[in-house]
Amino acid sequence: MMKLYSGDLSPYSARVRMQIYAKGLSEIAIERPAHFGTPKFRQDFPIGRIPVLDVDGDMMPESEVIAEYLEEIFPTPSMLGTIPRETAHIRTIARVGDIYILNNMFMLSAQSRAETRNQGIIDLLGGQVVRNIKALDRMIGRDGFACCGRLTMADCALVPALFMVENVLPATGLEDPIKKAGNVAAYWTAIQKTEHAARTLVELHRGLEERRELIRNGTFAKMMAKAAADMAEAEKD
Ligand SMILES: N[C@@H](CCC(=O)N[C@@H](CS)C(=O)NCC(=O)O)C(=O)O
Repeated sequence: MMKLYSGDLSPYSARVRMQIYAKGLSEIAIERPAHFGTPKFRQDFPIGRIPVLDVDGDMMPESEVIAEYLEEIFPTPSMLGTIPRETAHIRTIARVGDIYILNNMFMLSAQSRAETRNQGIIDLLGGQVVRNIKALDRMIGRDGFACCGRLTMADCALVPALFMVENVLPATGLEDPIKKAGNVAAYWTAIQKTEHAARTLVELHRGLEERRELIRNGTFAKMMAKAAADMAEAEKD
């Protein structure tokens, strides 16, 4: 049986979960990994990040790689194009979601905790997010889907990325750029009402609420300090 190691608030994991839901792959179990964030996890998985797809003990990291693998193993229903040019366009939009928006948002997310803010980091990464939402505004479909008039891998990449922009960017002091990008805003309103995006967003919001509670009650800072100390100890020699 295949397993996806995942976490509610992990946007990269959410990308793969949304694809699994859309393809109806009930045979893939979705679990939170034991030891996540510990030296043991990094020992077992060199990149040390989720998602990881466990295929009978063969561990595969990286959301985009997993997404492409699942398309090859389970080709129907297809979330790629009907012709190569369509597939190339779907992958382009997915890369805008992953590389140009989500990677910057993910690096920026630690800046949402006011006491550790670094304005230079916010200006650099936040500036990239704003620029890339404007680029997306010129590329995105006008019919409620990222492209091709149906749910594709591009939507799976964009939904978690736009969730992060809407819910995390304002906490760094920057305005949500989706509001000023009419086509992205219309897409965002529409896609949230679709079944698989809605399910994925419930999980992301649940994860965000849990994280906010851990931050409020001081547990998150303690967890981060312990993880950093354990990691430094493990990497001593
Ligand atoms: N490029 C990776 C990024 C994965 C990633 O950064 N995952 C985060 C959770 S959303 C993580 O595991 N972070 C742990 C860490 O940074 O140590 C992918 O697409 O899967």
